[in-house]
Amino acid sequence: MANMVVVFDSDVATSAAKRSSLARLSELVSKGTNVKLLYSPNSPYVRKCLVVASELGLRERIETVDADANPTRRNPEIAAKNPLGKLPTLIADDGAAIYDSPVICEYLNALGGGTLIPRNGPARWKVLVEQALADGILDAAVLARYEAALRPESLRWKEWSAGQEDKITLGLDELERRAAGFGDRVDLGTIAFACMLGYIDFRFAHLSWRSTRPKTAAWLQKFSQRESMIKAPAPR
Ligand SMILES: N[C@@H](CCC(=O)N[C@@H](CS)C(=O)NCC(=O)O)C(=O)O
Repeated sequence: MANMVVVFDSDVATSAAKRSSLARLSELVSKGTNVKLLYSPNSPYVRKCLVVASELGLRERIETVDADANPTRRNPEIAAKNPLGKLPTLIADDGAAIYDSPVICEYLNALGGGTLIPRNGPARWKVLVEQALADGILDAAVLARYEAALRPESLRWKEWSAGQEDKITLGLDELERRAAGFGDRVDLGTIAFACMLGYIDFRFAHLSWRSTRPKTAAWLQKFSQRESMIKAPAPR
């Protein structure tokens, strides 16, 4: 089979609609207008957005609004903006809603000068895959948490929970293989990993992930000292 070369320019690929809404948000931010972030201090996806905003110098422009998201009880305040009823959801002052967390991070990155996500080439895909890995571990963790905390005991499915926990374990093993190469990198990939680990410490301490993953542990210890991480503390 012949090799195929795909040339992709993210600027050309940006749709007119996205450009105009980006221009609108950019205008708001340059005017100093606040945007609202529907928020929970326990959400690791929210934390990722806040750390990204901080690193880009945009944190003061984001007003956080407490909202309680629940997979079975719709919160009408969130659902009015985001039919998925999930946090985080960002609301511009004209009412436009932006979700989910990867899209919010892309938005903030574009507004803040684009330093946290490489614009193109292998470095871009690497960072985006790292975010997907961190978010995927979180998706498994949040589902397992809902199963244990929300689902009535008689309906719980052990194998399903074990399957989610396996994704967490294998995902953390992959992170350990990558961590030695992180050096001083501060980008969407490393931010996503750090916020994910904060949630694993919060809800899955019993996994004792540090005991078999020394490189990740050493890297997180240093990364957690960043002002952006301290200003958006891990849930506890
Ligand atoms: N892919 C979404 C996941 C967001 C998510 O699952 N958030 C949780 C809170 S940590 C939520 O809103 N759960 C409510 C629900 O599942 O309906 C993102 O990256 O923003």
